Amino acid sequence: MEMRDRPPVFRALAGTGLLLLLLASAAAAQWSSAPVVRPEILAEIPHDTGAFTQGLVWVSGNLYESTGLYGQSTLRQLHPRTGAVLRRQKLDDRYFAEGLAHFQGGFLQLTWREGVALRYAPNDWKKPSRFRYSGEGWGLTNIGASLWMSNGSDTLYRRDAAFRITGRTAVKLNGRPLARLNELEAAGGRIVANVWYSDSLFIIDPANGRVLAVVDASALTARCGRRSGDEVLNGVAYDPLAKVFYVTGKKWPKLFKVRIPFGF
Ligand SMILES: [Ca+2]
Repeated sequence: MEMRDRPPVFRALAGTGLLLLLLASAAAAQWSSAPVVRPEILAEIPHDTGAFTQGLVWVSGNLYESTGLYGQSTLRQLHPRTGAVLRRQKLDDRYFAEGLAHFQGGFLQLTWREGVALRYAPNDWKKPSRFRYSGEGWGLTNIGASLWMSNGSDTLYRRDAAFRITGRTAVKLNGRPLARLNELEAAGGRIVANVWYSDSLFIIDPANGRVLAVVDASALTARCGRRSGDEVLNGVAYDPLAKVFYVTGKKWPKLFKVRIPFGF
């Protein structure tokens, strides 16, 4: 029997049912658990166990790293296959370096509690210019002309080239706030974040803060042996041409080249 042959009341009920079904499926889509994926390890690269990794970036075939701690903070260029430190610039002892982004031709490096960001010229790392921001600095990355920054909370802040806040996104994993967002890396319009003291990475839609997938990277931690205290996973870089990631941790002996099974 065609719908038009049914009594009007029946048609109305059928319409209501369809509406409920649509609402239920929309709710399920919103609250369904983010899938868990595991990275495929493509290569293990030696990593300086003196590097307290706070940021990792891939630029045109080279890896760049920001390392923290007072008196030990640096900006480094690493050989992409041997992990050798090709270039190293120590920061002033009063700075604890944090997130790193390659933005508009140069590097931007955050500091933890100093409220100061450093801007490096492409070929001269010796005298970076400085500018101030408020609050703590943790992770930094960019999607096109927008910078995205974390500060240890569940909120990512979007900033323009002048570092003005132009937006903010509260990140949620399965409907619950995901706090302690740390190192960030943009990939395919998404933001891959690690969370302080977690062995997982989280793929975030910056438009709504939803975690689209959880990357269980515990196999990487396991391959670095038992790590103590602060020696947690940190440092994520993305090579958009090869669609591979580089992941390491604070004072880890290894840096991993991995493929993450997600549609970047
Ligand atoms: Ca990064």
